[in-house]
Amino acid sequence: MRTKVGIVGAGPAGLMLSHLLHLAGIDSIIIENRTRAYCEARVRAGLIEQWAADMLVETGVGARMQRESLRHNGIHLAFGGALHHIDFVQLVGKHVTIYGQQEVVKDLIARRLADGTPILFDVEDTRVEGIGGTSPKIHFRHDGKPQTIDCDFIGGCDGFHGICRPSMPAGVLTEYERVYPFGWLGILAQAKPVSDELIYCYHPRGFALFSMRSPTIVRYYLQCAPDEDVTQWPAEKIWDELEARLGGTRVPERGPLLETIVAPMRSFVAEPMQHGRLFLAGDSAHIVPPTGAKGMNLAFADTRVLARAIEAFYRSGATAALESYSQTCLRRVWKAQRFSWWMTSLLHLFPDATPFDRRRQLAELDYVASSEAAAKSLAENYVGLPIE
Ligand code: RFL
Ligand code: PHB
Repeated sequence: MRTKVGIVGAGPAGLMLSHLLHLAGIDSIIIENRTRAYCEARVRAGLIEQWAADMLVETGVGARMQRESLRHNGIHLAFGGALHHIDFVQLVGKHVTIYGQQEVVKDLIARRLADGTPILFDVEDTRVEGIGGTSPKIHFRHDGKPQTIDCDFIGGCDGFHGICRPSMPAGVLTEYERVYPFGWLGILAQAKPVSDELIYCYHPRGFALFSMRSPTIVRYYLQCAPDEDVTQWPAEKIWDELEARLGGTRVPERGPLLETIVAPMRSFVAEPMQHGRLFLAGDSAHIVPPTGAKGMNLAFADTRVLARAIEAFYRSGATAALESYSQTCLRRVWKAQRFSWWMTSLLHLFPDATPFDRRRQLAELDYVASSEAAAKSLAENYVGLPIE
């Protein structure tokens, strides 16, 4: 097989990269080690920054999102027994969109296939070769047979546990990491959302987040141990704990649980995001704790920068944008890291927190809720910083 850009991974990063390249007249092939059904059912992110939702619409894959998504003009912070509204529209003139990541993935897969881009699902033993030269290769097995893609560039869009980042030669990468001493227990349930906007709760029992996917499906999270055993959490206990952490500000409607997960929390950045003809995008290069709702949005931002750089190369042979890809992305990535770390530090109960730390957290929450300058800073980051 021969293509211009070989893409490893059919998550938001790989699919969006292929989509943007196609619009620029550049062909690609995507390989994915899971089945299509698995990719389309994986419940993850739910919040899309305004520029990213605009990009989905402007590039022709946003029609269903426009019909089915929810527009949110702000969020609530719950602490000290009261709700405090942060109004993004009033503060920075922008909003965010609630639309499940797996819906974005379904829309992008349908569009890639309709455009004739090959997506090979269920591949095995993926390996990249020759990334230091001008004709790299991707080797893998598909339907039990060995296959090779010859390409000009490789998009390493295979997530945190993928093979692309570890394929960089020893000594190329510097990795920055922080692992948090807690995780999130997440549920998807059939119930009416407790609020028409998200509620981020600071509570002596730990953090809780009240999100949603539709007017009848909720997505709620509880701070838990990083290795929490979900079998210790029967439905009633989950609902009781969610209700407790709302601190009397609201009472959530209860309903059947559709899914329960435990997600660990980490901050991670690998620098640089490129080596030779291999370019990392999305979770393969960086992970944020979900408190800032930035992961999928960062993946989209990387692919926009990368698609433009590859387009410039094929149009005129220009390599400047390719060479500065990592630098361009990382400026924004580190700001999203800072914001995600800040939201996480502000809202969670840290096991080693002293009474001083707890009073300081409460003072900071009070500052955000009562100072327009502080609220504006949260809003500006939450709706998405400008790209490039
Ligand atoms: P993905 O989605 O992990 O996709 C990588 C794909 O690569 C495949 N793959 C391989 N394919 C071929 N060969 C190999 N050797 C391969 N190895 C792996 C994988 O099967 C997979 O299909 O990475 P991508 O595309 O970079 O997208 C990143 C996002 O998925 C991620 O950042 C977000 O889900 C993070 N996230 C959130 N992001 C937001 O923007 N807003 C949110 O509200 C939000 N909430 C969340 C989140 C992530 C969460 N969890 C579960 C980690 C909430 C949670 C609980
Ligand atoms: C979600 O709806 O899954 C979600 C929303 C906001 C976050 C994290 C997750 O900060």
